Amino acid sequence: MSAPAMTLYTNPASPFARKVLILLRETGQLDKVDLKPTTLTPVSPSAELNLDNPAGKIPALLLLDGNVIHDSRVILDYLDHQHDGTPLIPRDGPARWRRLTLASLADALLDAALLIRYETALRPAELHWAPWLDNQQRKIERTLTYFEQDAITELSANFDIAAISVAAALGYLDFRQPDLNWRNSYPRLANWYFEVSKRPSMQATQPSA
Ligand SMILES: N[C@@H](CCC(=O)N[C@@H](CS)C(=O)NCC(=O)O)C(=O)O
Repeated sequence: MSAPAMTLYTNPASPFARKVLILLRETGQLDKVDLKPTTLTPVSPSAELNLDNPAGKIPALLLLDGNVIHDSRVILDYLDHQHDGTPLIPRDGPARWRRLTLASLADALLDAALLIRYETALRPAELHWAPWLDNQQRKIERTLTYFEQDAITELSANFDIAAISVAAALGYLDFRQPDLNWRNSYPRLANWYFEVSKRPSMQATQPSA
C-alpha cells in the first residue's frame, strides 16, 4: 500500500504551479503529492478550491493534517524543508534574501503576464485598456532587462528557487506570448534558458492548455 500523499491543486498551464512541480522533481519528492487538476479563471472560479484557498488561486497544497499552504513561494519553502538534499532556498544570510528577491521579481513578471492574459483572453475586446496592457508589458521588459544585465551570473550559479522561478516565467512567456521574440533582446538570458530547459524537471513540466 502506498503512503498517503499531499494534494496539490494544479493545472498544466499554470506557471506558479509549475514552479512547485519543478521543485518536487528536483528534490525527488514527486511521489509525495497527488495532483488535483483544477481549471479556473478569475471569472470562473473553482468552488472546491475556494474552500481550501479563500484567494481562489492555484497552486495550493493540502497537507496530510488538513492544513493548506499557499501561495507558490510558501509552498516551495515548505517543500524545501521536507527533503534531506541541498536546500533550494538558502536557509539564512544574505543569500536567502537575494535568491528570494530574484524569485519575487520573476513572480512579478508572471503576475504582469497573467494579467495581460486575463485581459486579452477573458475581457471583451471593446473593453481592453491599452495603456494598462502596455504598462504591464513594460514591467515584463524591465524585469527581463534586469535579469539580462544584472543577474545572469547569479542565475547561472545554481538551479534553486531563483532560477526555477525565472525559468518558469520565461516558459510562460513562450507559452502565452510566442511572438514576443524575447531571445533577440536578451541573448544571455536566452542562452541560460536554453541550457536549463534541458533539465528533466523542465522537460516534464512544459506548459500546456
Ligand atoms: N501569488 C500567487 C499567484 C497564483 C496565481 O495567480 N495563479 C493563477 C493561475 S496561474 C490563478 O489561480 N488564477 C485564478 C484567479 O486569479 O482567480 C502564487 O504565487 O501562487
